[in-house]
Amino acid sequence: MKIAIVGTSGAVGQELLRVLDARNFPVDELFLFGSSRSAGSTYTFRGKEITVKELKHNDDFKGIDIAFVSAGGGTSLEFAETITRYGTIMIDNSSAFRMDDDVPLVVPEVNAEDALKRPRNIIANPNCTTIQMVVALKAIEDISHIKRVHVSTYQAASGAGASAMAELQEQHRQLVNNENPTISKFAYQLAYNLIPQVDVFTENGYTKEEMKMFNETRKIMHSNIEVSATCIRVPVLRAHSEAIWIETERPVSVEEAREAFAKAEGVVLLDSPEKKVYPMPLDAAGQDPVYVGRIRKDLTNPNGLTFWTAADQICKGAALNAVQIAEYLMKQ
Ligand code: 11C
Repeated sequence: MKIAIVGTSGAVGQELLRVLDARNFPVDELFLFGSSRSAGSTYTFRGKEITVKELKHNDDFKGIDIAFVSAGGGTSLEFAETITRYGTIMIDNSSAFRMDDDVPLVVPEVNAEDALKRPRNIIANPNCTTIQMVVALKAIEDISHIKRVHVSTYQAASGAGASAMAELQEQHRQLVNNENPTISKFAYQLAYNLIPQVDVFTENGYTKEEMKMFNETRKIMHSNIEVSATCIRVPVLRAHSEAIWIETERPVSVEEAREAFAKAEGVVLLDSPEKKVYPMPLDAAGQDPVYVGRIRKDLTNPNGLTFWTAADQICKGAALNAVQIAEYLMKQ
């Protein structure tokens, strides 16, 4: 397989290099692309040094089978035609094409087969908060249709990129040293704080991030499921967590839900509250699965169930999901 990564220097680009190697993805040749700023820098993959080429409107993608693109929506929109022109499959990590009817939006544990219908040769990777939620929801949807979801997210700095992670670490250092914290990636100081805003606000008072959870979940699950989300940025480095309330068509017991989560693809059940065993973002960081715990009945609704998830935002929330899509395509 000839593989390309567009946006190599970013947090997701770096994780793609790690995941491709860790999963023994069959890479015959790897091509790295980036902006004019990162062109010329080098990265080592399986012992071989590779130089980043500047992404340009030329024939560089001819012969490349799959391109993982993670350089922002603007770049994806501008270069999709150039990347896919000669049959390269573009697995796009941005939000640029997610809701387009002719672009599948794929989480392999939920709707892998959608990746086979891709008239534009573009497959979209969902938003990280949506990915971790739908992996968990699928387990329950398989036993009773989920009508609605309320979710509150606890999103790590990594969602805003490597520089945002560095800013959070720097803020902690500055505060310990009685210095004024540098605030650039977020609207406010994130260290020792929570910010109830991820992305910009839309007309209905929800943020874009919250509306992504509504729209992307319906598309991936092929469902009329309704999702009301509140997305919060928290001073955690790289794993997102979510408190999820669901209403199912019929009552689902805690035992039934535990059994469903325990055997669900991509899920690891961590639910022994009496032993203080539950998912936490610190433990999820750097790991592949979506961890699920704190499962209990919703006290306000006999058809309601509530639980808690955590998953690595850069890994399953981005790079790993993209590589799993590519693995599925290869199997086909
Ligand atoms: C965050 N979820 O945590 C965002 C980052 O649509 O791919 C990913 C945005 C996206 O800030």
